Amino acid sequence: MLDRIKSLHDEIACITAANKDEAEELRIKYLSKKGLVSKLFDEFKNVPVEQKKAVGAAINELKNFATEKINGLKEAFQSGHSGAEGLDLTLPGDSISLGSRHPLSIVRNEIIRIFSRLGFVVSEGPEIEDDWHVFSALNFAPEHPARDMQDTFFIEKDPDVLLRTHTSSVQVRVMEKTQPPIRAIFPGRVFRNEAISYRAHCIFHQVEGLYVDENVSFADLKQTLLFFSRELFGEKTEIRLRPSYFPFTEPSAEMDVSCSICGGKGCNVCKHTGWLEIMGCGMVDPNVLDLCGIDSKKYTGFAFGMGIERIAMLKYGVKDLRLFFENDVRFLNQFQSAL
Ligand code: 2NL
Repeated sequence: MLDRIKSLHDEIACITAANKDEAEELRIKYLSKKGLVSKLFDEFKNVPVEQKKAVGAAINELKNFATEKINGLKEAFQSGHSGAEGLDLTLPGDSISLGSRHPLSIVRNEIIRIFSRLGFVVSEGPEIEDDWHVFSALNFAPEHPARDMQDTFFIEKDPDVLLRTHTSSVQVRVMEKTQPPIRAIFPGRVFRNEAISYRAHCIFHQVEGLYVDENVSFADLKQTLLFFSRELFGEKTEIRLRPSYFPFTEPSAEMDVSCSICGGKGCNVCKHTGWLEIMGCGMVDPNVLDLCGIDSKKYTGFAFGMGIERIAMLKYGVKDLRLFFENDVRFLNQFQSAL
C-alpha cells in the first residue's frame, strides 16, 4: 500500500495541463469521488491495524499534495498569464520613460565645449585633499579664515585631510607635474561648510581654468573671457571687470556679463544694474607659480573660476539652487538637451 501511495505521489508531481479543461480532467482523475486518491481512502479499511497510522498519514499527505498541485495548475489559467487566452497581442506596448541630462551637466558640458575650441584640455583630480593642495600652495596665509573648521569640512586634523573647497587644488597638481605651456579647465564638485539656502549649498560645482606660458597677459585673459561669455550667453554680450582680491591671483577681478534677460536695460534678475556677476579671475600670483615648481621669472599665467549652479540659474531662470540637488523628476524633465 505504501508503495502505491509513493508511486501515485511521483506521478502527480509530474502532471501538467495545457489549458483549464485539461486541469479539470486531472482533478476528476485523481480527486473526484471515484478518483485514484479517493480509492485509496476506500481501501483504507482493509489495512492491518498496526499499519493504519502510517498509511493514514501518507494518504492524507498525498491528498493535500494533489489538491495543491491541481489548484495551482487551474490558477495559472485563471490569471491568464500562461495561455494565449486573455492576451491581446494588438495592444500598444508600455511606454518607456526617457531620462534627461541634469541641468548642471548640460551647463558644464557647454563650458567644456567652448574652452576646448580654444585649446583647453579637461583635467580632474581628488575630492579629498590635503592642506598643501587646497591652501598652502595657493598662497593662503597660515591664519586665513577659509582654513577654519567653520568654512571647510575636515576629515582629519594633523595632518589635515579635508574636502576640497575649490578645484584650484587640481591646478596645483597639474602645475607640480607639468611644465608650461599649460592650458586646462578643471570641472568638479567642491565642498564648503555653509548653511543651505536658496542661494548656497554645502556641495556645489565649479569650473576653473588655467593658462600658463611665456608672455601670457591680462589682455589674453580679457579676450578669452569675452569669447567665452559671447559663446555662452549670445554674441551681443558685453563683459566688465571689477577689481577684487584672491590669495592666489594678483591682480584679481570679478567679471560681470551684461544681463542676457533685459539686454542690459535693468530687470529683477540683474537687480536693475544691467550686469550679472559670473566669475572671479586674475593673473596667477608669482608666488603660486614658484610654490608649484614653475619659474615665475620665465612664465606668467591667468586663472579664473566660476560656479556652475549660478550660471545654470541665470541661463534657465531657476530661482532656488536647492532644486539642483533634490532630483525631482518634475524639475529635471524640463531640461532636454543633446549635450
Ligand atoms: C570664484 C573665483 C577663481 C582662480 C579661481 C586659480 C587657481 C590657481 C592659481 C590661481 Cl592654481 N588662480 N583659480 C583664480 C581666480 C578666481 O575663482 O569666484 N570661483 C567660484
